[in-house]
Amino acid sequence: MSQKITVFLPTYNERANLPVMVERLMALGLDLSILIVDDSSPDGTGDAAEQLAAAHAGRIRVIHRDGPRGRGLAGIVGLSEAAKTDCDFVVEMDADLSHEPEEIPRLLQAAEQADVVIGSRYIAGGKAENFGWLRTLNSATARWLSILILGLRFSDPTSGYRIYRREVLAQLPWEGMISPGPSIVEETLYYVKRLNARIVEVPIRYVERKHGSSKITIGIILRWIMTLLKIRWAAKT
Ligand SMILES: Nc1nc2c(ncn2[C@@H]2O[C@H](COP(=O)(O)OP(=O)(O)OP(=O)(O)O)[C@@H](O)[C@H]2O)c(=O)[nH]1
Ligand SMILES: [Mg+2]
Repeated sequence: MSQKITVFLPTYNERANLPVMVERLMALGLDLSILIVDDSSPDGTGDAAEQLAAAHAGRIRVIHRDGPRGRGLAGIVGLSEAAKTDCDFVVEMDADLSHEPEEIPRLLQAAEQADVVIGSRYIAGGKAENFGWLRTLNSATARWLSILILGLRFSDPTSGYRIYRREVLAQLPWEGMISPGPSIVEETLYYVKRLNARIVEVPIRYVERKHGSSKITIGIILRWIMTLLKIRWAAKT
């Protein structure tokens, strides 16, 4: 039986990447819709998204956010809205082509026996291509802090390439989620784990972005650590 899929893409300044991303997703030939959440990108990604939505009538929805931008703010809106769509599974992935759409069928296969599938760079068969020593150190530290603070004992708890069973996503406490930035990835995993959801990891190849630039700053990293502590604190009280 063919599965219905909603792909959630957060975008900020991904004008060069988004059309390629959408084309590659549509070429998979799956029963797939796309939800784009753009934070009023100055490079016009929002307009590009609207053009794509017009070209693929009924299959692409765009949400434009105003006010403060954030991967987490966009993630809360995107995932909670995706959980309301008519689908079996929600795919979450970056729009910068680091997560390859062609891996979705293999991840979906794993999702048949699970509630959440994490695309992992760090299990056998996985790869983080062209990671320099600094990027490797950052990623390893982020993983270690996620395990230490939130108990997320996975090979790649910070991976933003995932598949969620829609019913599981719909049960998460979106109103109470507090991550403004990238810690939404760990916060979501923290709450699905508390639901005793079946979580599996499947190897993926992570490709460094070729167009556009990273949105990660030192401020975002420091706030990321503070937010992990707050998530843990909020769960205790
Ligand atoms: N809507 C929205 N999307 C964002 C924001 N920040 C990042 N994103 C998107 O989230 C995804 C991941 O962000 P990246 O900047 O690629 O973060 P990263 O993958 O950890 O780092 P690099 O690959 O090195 O750039 C991409 O699709 C971004 O466009 C934001 O503030 N708002
Ligand atoms: Mg990226």
